[in-house]
Amino acid sequence: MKEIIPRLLNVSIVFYLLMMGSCSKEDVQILNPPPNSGPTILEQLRDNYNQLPEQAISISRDQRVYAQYTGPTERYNHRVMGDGVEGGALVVVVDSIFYELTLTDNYVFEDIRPRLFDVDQDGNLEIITIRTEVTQGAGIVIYKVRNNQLEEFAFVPEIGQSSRWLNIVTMNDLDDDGIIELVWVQTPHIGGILKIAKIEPGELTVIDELSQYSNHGYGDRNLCLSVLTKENEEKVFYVPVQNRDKIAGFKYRNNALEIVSEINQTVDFSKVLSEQYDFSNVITTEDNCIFVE
Ligand SMILES: [Ca+2]
Ligand SMILES: [Ca+2]
Repeated sequence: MKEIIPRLLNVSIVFYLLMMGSCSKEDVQILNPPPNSGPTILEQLRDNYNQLPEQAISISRDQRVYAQYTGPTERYNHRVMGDGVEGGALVVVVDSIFYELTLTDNYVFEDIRPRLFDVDQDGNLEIITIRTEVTQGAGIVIYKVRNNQLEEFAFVPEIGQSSRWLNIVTMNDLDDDGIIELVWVQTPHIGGILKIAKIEPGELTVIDELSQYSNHGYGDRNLCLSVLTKENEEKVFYVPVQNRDKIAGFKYRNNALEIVSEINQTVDFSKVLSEQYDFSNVITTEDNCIFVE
């Protein structure tokens, strides 16, 4: 009987018998851990990198893509999100492969965490960041994993003046022409200008803009003051007006922004906009509502 037992059991169980001298059903399960044991991607991002104070990590719905800012730095003293600590580097993980990019000293990521969206509709998520040049203010840079590294795919040039910031509103094919649009508010604290561009490789060209809108309160860590919905088969996005007493709804069609509704409601800029009004048919994409208490 002693010679038969090892042939009936797998190697792990034999090892366990040698180590422990006994075997039960529950004990055998301990000996067969899941194949992906060891540090998870999240644990590696938290433990092996110097995180920003917010410790915010973006994760795709299918959990194939992760992104976070690292390399906290105080070399740009703007404090648009409360503290003077911004990102000096970016880490992206795709299918367990880590990609790292460190900015030169004249840049910071003036942001909380990168956004994930398939902006060129090739089936792979791109990484959308707010990147600031210390003398030129904020711009938007979209990175793509290509040739085994993070490459710049498209960008919105910096505003042109230090201590000038912008915040992203939405990314989607707003006019259903097959090309993804990018919408943002430039200088949301001082007469915010709502801008829209089609996302194509290289420098993005502003197609239309409207002023006196805002999607950020100075010093807040709430970047989620916009909502995208689908109404009667058309995309409508909502942004508060500059003085915060209304929410404006916009469509984008025929290469122009069009105000389609105004909701008379005061907006609390410390709270996510979708929780402040009963919007219908909200479109949620990857986890791009960026809010930290
Ligand atoms: Ca893509
Ligand atoms: Ca489009």
